[in-house]
Amino acid sequence: MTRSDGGSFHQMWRELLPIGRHPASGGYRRFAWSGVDGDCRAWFEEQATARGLRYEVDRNGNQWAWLGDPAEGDAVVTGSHLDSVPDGGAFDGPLGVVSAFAALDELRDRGARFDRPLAIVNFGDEEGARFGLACVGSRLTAGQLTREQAHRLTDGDGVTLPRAMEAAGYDPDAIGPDPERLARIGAFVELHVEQGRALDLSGDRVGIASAIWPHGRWRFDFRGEANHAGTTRLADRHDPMLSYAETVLAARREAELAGAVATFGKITVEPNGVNAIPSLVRGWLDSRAEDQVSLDTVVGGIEKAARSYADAHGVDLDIVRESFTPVVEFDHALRDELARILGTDTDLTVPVLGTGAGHDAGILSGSIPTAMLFVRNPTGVSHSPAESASEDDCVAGVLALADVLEGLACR
Ligand code: HGY
Ligand code: MN
Ligand code: MN
Repeated sequence: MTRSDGGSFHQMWRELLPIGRHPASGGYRRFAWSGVDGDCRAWFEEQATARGLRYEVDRNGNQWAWLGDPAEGDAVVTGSHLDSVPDGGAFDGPLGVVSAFAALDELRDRGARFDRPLAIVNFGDEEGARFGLACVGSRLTAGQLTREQAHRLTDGDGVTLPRAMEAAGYDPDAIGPDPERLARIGAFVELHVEQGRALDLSGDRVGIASAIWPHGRWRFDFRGEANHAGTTRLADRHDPMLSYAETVLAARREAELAGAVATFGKITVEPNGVNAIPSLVRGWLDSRAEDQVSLDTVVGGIEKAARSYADAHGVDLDIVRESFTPVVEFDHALRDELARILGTDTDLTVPVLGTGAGHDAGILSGSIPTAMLFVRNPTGVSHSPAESASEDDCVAGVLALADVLEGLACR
């Protein structure tokens, strides 16, 4: 590959593109431990073995492809995830995995000599689309999620995570922290499509991450009384949909006041009949802010409002925090090293950007030095089929990643 062609990137991208794409929506449905996820994982294994890399699956189901001996330690690792949100875009996750293999191909073409072990990783269940908790693979590895907690995770059909893993051919009893594996890694660099338009606006193809906003997910259960939609007087109703709807509006207000974001993007209703007042409305809040104080203010404000709306309608309310990720400040030395490599070895300018999106690199940053590269997304849209990156920018991302890996791992 030269600085102008796509090398192996385009072929890999074409192979992966049809897997899990829904014909009607055009979005991806690659959910953890599903058959489609299995197809993505088979693709990863093929890429690893075709390159003569040592393929392994760790105790938490994350896939690794090693060049060199991991036992030597101080390894440089790159990669991302292959799963998606419901009707997600093609780039969130896969761009980092495909670029990792393409960057390795590029380095081999350059005749690079590695003096640190190198690995490419696909972290399992990053999006949490099926079991509700994001970054399960990396959280387990980093000891931020226990086996017992993971075993209790259940999907919308009542299938538990251990049963789903088992059905996919993995051993759910083996899951748990993996400090020995992390101790062998000196740096993790995740390339990711940008989930915003900062690079588009600045006119840059590639950027470096500075920080990830603190973020979490909260489940709100509004329980009222099911009754006939035609015969129940308005005054006699205990309708949880009303308190839920008012809470959604309160979330928007609170987020605006704090300069944060708050989203109710998923809801289930029981009994879910068009002519029945609901007995239960369960909504999931995703909220994120630049700092912890703002996030606490937003979520506290929403909870308070929700309780008063529930009281006003004679509805019971339970609020459960299902996950939380504190602010991540990426390793400064590694970040500066990336900026130095990209600033001196290429003609790229490299803006340093914060993000409201969570990543496995953020989870691992508590255990090992991590960094991220972002590739321009002209729509700025993510978690939607409209997510995009141009072929030229993807190639620029591969070359930037290759430069970074060469700078970190080669003599
Ligand atoms: O939701 C997130 O921020 C991530 O993409 N999992
Ligand atoms: Mn995502
Ligand atoms: Mn992602």
